[in-house]
Amino acid sequence: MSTYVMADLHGRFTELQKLLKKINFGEDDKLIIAGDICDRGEENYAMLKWMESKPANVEFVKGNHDEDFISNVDLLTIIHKKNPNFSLLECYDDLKEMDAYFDFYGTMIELIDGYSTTLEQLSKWADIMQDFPYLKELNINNKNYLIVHAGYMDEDSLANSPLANNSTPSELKTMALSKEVFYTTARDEALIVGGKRDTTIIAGHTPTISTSVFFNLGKVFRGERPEINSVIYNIDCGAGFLDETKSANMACIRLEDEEIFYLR
Ligand SMILES: [Mn+2]
Repeated sequence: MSTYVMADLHGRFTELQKLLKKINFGEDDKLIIAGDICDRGEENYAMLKWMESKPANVEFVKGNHDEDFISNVDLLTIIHKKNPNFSLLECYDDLKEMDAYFDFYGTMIELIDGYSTTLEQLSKWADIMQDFPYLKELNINNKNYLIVHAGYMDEDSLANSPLANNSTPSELKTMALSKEVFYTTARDEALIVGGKRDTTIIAGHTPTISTSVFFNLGKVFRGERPEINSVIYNIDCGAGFLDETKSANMACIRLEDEEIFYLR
């Protein structure tokens, strides 16, 4: 029995299935997906149907794109309540006119226009995502692991961190004050000031193909904060960009031996 972690699938359903086949993912194994199952890729419908089917041995952790999905559905629900005679497409058009960030990646329109998805179905998916935890902690072979979408920082450290002081830009300050925001959106700070004592963090969110402290040419990044005996793996190798960037990849880590597997 093995425990695998993946992150940032971003609507790449076919590639997810390929990678699961490659690792011989079986009934006795467990897979944890560390957030962001939708957006960017083109198979969001298949991904969401798969999530809804509650696949055996698969657990999910909440990412910022999962939260975006929930808030997009919330907005659609509000507009639909106000205008019960509107079709879902008309509600969508209304929102899109009001807010440039509504459905920024085109996932909602793909689902509504391409798959005739109903508001009831969208709400069902959003409800399932709402119940995703922000963190998952495991102990494997006497080693502590923490699975989170973007990064982890203890609440005490958050309050006392350089992020919370007065010279910090307001965006980072908000992040420092809300642990959920840190868990889902931290970038370089996940490595620089994040971590957990005596724990290995498995996270994603910042693709290792983009300019950041995690840059590693599309390979999994491993970093350390020796002062707290914490390790962080960033396993987001840019699956969202598979068709535009050669170095982009989809990765999977097996916790029992920390071996890493790639789609390509
Ligand atoms: Mn993300």
